[in-house]
Amino acid sequence: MLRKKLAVLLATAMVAAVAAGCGGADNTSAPAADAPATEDAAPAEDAAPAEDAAADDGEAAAPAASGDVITVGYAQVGHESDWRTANTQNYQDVFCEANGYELSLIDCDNDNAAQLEAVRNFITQQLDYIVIAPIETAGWDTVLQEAQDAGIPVIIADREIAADASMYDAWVGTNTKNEGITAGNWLAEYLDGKEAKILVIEGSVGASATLGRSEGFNEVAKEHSEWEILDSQSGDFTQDGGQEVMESFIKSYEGQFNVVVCHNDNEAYGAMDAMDAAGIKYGVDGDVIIISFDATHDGLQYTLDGKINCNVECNPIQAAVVAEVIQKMQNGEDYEATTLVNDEAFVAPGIESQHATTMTEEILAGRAY
Ligand code: GZL
Ligand code: ZN
Repeated sequence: MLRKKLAVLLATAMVAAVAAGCGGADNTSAPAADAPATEDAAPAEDAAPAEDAAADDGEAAAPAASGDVITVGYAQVGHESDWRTANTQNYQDVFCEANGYELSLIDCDNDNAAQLEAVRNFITQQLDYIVIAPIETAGWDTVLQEAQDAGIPVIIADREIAADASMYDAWVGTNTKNEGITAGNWLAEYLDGKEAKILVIEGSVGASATLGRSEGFNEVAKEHSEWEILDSQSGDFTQDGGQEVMESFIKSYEGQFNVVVCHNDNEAYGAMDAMDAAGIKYGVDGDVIIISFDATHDGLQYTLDGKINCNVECNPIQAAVVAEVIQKMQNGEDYEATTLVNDEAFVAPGIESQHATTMTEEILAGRAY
């Protein structure tokens, strides 16, 4: 019987990640900011655990010898964003052979049916643990019941699901509603009573990150009668999606808006491309304020460059926290049912804020992703 502790643990995942990495893979590199959104090949099943240096030098006892390799299935959202790439790399770094794991990471390509199928395959394979980053919040009860009937613990990671907490064993992620509130509070401080005509490029429809950021930002917007949200559309967390939505917004609202809220950095890159093409100036020296989420490496580079005014972090480095929960489950120890991974916010140089840290080269150099 798994022994759940109902305490909420706040994890500074950056530290935990350093402790548990297998070394080798460098998960701090990010694609060049102007790199086109890469549409990878069809989702590949990555059953083979990542190659690992430590195992080569005999440092870690070959798990096969001790026979206690822990098999983990990770039903990953997809490969839609730099955030997702960093999250996938982090899981491959932590759940590697030298740490005693065999990871089956399935990239579900933002496809709900594929994600349910991936989880059902994990059940059929009778893996030791199942981790799910749910594409959508809805539709999980049946398959979670099947996992419970099979006696396989399930950890929900990154995003949230609309299912009773008794249907899964632990949750590790971020508070995206707070991220939305932080963005709103920063905008109110920055505008200081001036009016805002706001366009929102939302994340994937039905994703808890989209729902949370919208809920939090709208809660603050409600307090400001001088603000108006002109329109909001989903850019599906991709650069292409951000560009397409921004192009349609420009057709409808050119000259009427002064704030664009992008639910992640890749959408912001697309929005900037569209505004560049239309000759619209944005950022600290422009006519349009850009707020973004994720604070990935390139998103923070744009923030440092003053192109993005405010970037609210959502930390993808979560695998070590999930591994800690699994180790406690494995050892029959108490573990946290809910672990929130810490986030913060960053603003462009020249902006002082009580809600965010002003970006510097040093901050960018010190980032893990
Ligand atoms: C947030 C995560 C979101 C990121 C996007 O927790 O689920 O999904 O904000 C990613 O970049 O696509
Ligand atoms: Zn106000």
